[in-house]
Amino acid sequence: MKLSLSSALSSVLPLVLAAVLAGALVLLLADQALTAPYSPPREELPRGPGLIQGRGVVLQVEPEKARIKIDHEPIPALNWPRMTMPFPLKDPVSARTLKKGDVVEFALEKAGSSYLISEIKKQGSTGGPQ
Ligand SMILES: [Cu+2]
Repeated sequence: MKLSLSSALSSVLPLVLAAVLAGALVLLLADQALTAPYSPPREELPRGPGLIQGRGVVLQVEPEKARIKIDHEPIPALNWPRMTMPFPLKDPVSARTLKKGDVVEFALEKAGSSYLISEIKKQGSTGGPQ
């Protein structure tokens, strides 16, 4: 019984593996074909309703105040020009590794009458003096 089960498995297993691999390959190729022209070589922040994307340079991090000051690029979704402003952080831990001069992308979330950063990720560095 044990013998026949294992021999049955060993005859089916390669087929299953081949099918899984082929499936994975198809998914991989399809994904590349769909996203290749649009995906920059960096991490993407989640997009969704209520999430506004921004980009800028970190000027000051104040984890103890859950605040980060950013020189941000224009944010057309909010009709904001480029400016320097402090943002409250939803999760202060997310800014723990950030420092002055870091180029960041962030997601804004409406909180009352203002906006807080719900997610922030380093994309590079200005490389200037810290
Ligand atoms: Cu602003």
